[in-house]
This record gives sequence, C-alpha cells and structure tokens, in this order.
Amino acid sequence: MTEAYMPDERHIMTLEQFIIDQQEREPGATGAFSRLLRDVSIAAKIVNRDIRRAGLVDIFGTTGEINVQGETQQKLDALAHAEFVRALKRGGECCLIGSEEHAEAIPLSTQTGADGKYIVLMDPLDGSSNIDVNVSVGTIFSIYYLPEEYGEPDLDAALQPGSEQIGAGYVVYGSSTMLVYTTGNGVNGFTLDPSVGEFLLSHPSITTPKQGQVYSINEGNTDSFEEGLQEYIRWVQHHDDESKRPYKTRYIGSFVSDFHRNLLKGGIYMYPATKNNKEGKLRLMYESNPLAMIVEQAGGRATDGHQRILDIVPDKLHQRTPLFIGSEDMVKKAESFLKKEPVA
Ligand code: AHM
Ligand code: MG
Repeated sequence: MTEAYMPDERHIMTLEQFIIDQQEREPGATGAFSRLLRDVSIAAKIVNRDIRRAGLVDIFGTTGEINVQGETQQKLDALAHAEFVRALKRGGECCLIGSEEHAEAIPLSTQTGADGKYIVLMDPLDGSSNIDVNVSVGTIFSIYYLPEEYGEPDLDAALQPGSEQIGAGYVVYGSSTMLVYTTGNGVNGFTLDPSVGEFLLSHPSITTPKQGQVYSINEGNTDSFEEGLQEYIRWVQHHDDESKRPYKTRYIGSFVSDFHRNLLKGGIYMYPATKNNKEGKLRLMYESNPLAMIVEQAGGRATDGHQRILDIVPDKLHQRTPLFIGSEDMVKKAESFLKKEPVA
C-alpha cells in the first residue's frame, strides 16, 4: 500500500482514548474526571441524534413555557437539558448541575447516593431560537470541583469564578458535530463520525490567530451601544489597506457557532450592554466563563470590556455579563475604545 492510502493516525484517536491518554499523564488521577467527560460526550451524542431528526418528529417549536431567563423555551432546549441531566445523574461523578434552563442548581448526590465531586454548569442548547430554521446550535459546559468546605453539594458551591474551572468545552451541532474542550492544557477538537458513532480527534492543539478580519455583533442594537463602542464599530468599518479594514461582519446569532468560526479563523465576538439587556445578554456561568477558558487556552482573550471574564466573582447563578471575546489584538483594540467611557 502506498503512503497516500495509509489512514491518517490522527483520525483514529477517539475522544475516549484521548481522555485516557491525558489521564495517564496526571499522577494520582482516579479516572473520575475522565468518566465525567465521557458522560458529557454521551449526552452530546444523544442531543445530536435528536437535533438531526428535528423536522421529522415533533420537536420543533416552543414548549409554551418561559424559562428562568424570561425567554421562550424551545422543546429542544428542554430535551437537551433533560438528556444532560440524565447522563450526569447516571454517571455518578457530578454532584451539582447548574443549567440555563433551570432556575436553581440541581443537587445530584441526594438522588443517586453517588459520591460525585464535580460541579457542571451548562447551557444545554445555545442559540436555540435558530433551531426551527436549521441553523447550527451548540452546547456549552463548564466543570468545577466541589470545594472541600462543602460536604454536601450546597447550591452556593457553584458560585465560583471562572478561573476555578478545571475543564470547559462546547459542542457545535453544525454541518458536522464537533466537541471542543480544554482541561487547562491546550484546546483539542473532535468531530463526530456518524458511521462509527465516535468523536475522533480532528483539530489537535487549537490556537486562535492573534488578529483576524471578522467582527461579530448584533448591529441592530447600535443605537444603544455606549459611544466608545459605536466609535469602534465605525473604526472596523473604515477603509485602511494596511490593517486590512474594513473587517467582515459575520453574525449567526448562535454564540457557539460564531465563537467556533472566530476561534479557528480569527475574529472578535461582542455582546455588550444594551438598552434591553443592561448587563449584556450572555450568562457568565454558562456561556462566558467556559468559552473564556477555551479562548485563553487557545491564545485569545475574553473580557467584559474592562475586566478579565475569568476573574469575575459571581453572586448569582444566572448572572449576565457584557462580553468581548476572540483574537487577542482585536479584543484589546475594542477595549481601547471602551476605556474612553466606562460602562454606565
Ligand atoms: P440562548 O442561550 O437563549 O440561545 O441566548 C444566547 C444567544 C446566543 O447564542 C447568541 O449569540 C445571542 O443570544 C443572540 O442574541 P441576539 O438575538 O440579541 O443578537
Ligand atoms: Mg445560550
């Protein structure tokens, strides 16, 4: 067989093998964290299956409920939440779940008798308003230890700053399904091979360009942006050959998908404070922290315009924050405009 026909070694590394390899490099690792990641990936496969069948079975549309965020809950939001909770409950490694789709944190040990030591916070289905029109959506997750001072998984135990995350990741249900995660030692991406039902390593050691040409923001809100941000938007739109401006606008309205594209190609995603969302729209614990950890691990930057996202000390589970995330130089440039006028 000539070399051209030899399978690429990379493509036969499954997520499970990769996790075990990583675990073997950690002295004293018990395998509990590996099992937790396995449970997350199983739930992701189940949600992927459900999403791929949407349109054929009755899972499009809303449940008729308004969730804790004051937003209309989609049937698939509720389904994805239930699948992740089920997988984590069954796995036994997680003692507390915080979900964008649930008002309170959900303690698990009392229900299963298991002795899990991890807390998982998640947005089970991000960008869900795009589901009915077949646009990519995602899952975002964040993993913490249950701090030692909590014998029981007290709800307050979930209120840790993002810098305490021991792992974070996302799944994008796009033209293919990808799971990207970090445990604080670089970022790796896996693509689901539907024929074998496994996530296979497809994007090892992801790094994000320091500078990109894409900016992602809901410009319909421009009128209510602070003056410094409006000025930055005019700057990115201004023609300048040397800095390759104007930049391109790309805004799917599905954070995971916008983030994923910018991570790989370079770019900045912004959701600032607006008139309707004075604290910004995105949730610190479910969306901003996990993707901030990923972007920093890939060499990028994430702030609220003034402060590092991972340093924010939360005071509530469903807290929102303005977000500027992506290529380091682009985020710094945006901040330099914002500094002229602090967020009111
Ligand atoms: P969701 O978690 O309820 O789906 O809301 C978050 C979504 C993000 O995916 C997306 O970037 C943003 O909201 C879009 O908001 P807007 O329509 O205001 O631009
Ligand atoms: Mg979301």
